[in-house]
Amino acid sequence: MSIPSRAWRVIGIAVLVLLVLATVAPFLLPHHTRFPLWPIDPASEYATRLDRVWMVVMIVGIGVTLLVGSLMVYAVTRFGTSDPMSDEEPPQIHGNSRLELTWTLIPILIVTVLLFIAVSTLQLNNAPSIDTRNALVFNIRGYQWGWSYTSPQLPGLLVPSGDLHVPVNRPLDWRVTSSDVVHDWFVPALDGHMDAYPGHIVRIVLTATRPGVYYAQCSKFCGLRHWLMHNNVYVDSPAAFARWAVSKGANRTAVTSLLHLSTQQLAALPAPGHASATHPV
Ligand SMILES: [Cu+2]
Repeated sequence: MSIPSRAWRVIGIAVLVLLVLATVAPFLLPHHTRFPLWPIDPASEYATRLDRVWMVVMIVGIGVTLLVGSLMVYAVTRFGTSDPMSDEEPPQIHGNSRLELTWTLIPILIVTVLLFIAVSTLQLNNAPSIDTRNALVFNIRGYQWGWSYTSPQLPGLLVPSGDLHVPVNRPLDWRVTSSDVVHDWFVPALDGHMDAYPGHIVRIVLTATRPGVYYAQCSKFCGLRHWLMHNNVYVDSPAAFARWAVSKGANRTAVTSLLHLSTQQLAALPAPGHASATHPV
């Protein structure tokens, strides 16, 4: 039983519509609260630059997909035959230099522009204009299966696993390493992928500019319980960050002088040894 050409046409159009919907749908859905690894909801300048590249690549990709898909559907519906036994061929064309040059040069041009955008973004992100003298340093260590956090500027602070808190609008100097195998520290809203190698320190300097809770996920398959290596990064007000740091053992004097807290804010800090159960933002 042969399927009539009209049915093929309907199937072709339906497939095209589904492809377009599948491409557009993610843009209509809510951001990272429902899709924690949603890549285009930046909360730092670093991530904003990366997301711009992502958007450009997506838009170019969607354009190329639509163009090629439409031409395919057009060719099938315009030149196809409903007779499966037909030997008839469309006109065969050879040696059209202008056409061949066009379909060679346009992709080269597109890829060159994308390369330029990607490389210049990498350079900007790797040579940030942030003043690192004022940065808050965190040592972030991956292990099978979790992340631990300490800070040389906050003596006593030790978070063996779980969530990390950082102050908003304060330069952060993250130094990422690993105790065992290769992991990857990845907070889509704040940074790019940062591989964590045993014996090496990978450094990233950024400033979180929007308070909130941001999902972090190890993005290197590091063993059977790799899926356990997810947590949150809380971007807090300085006072809320100070409360968290003190509740995790950080020296009160170091915290208050580092964050330039007022007397009232200092008084609101928990007593030594008090563990805060809340995550104020
Ligand atoms: Cu992992």
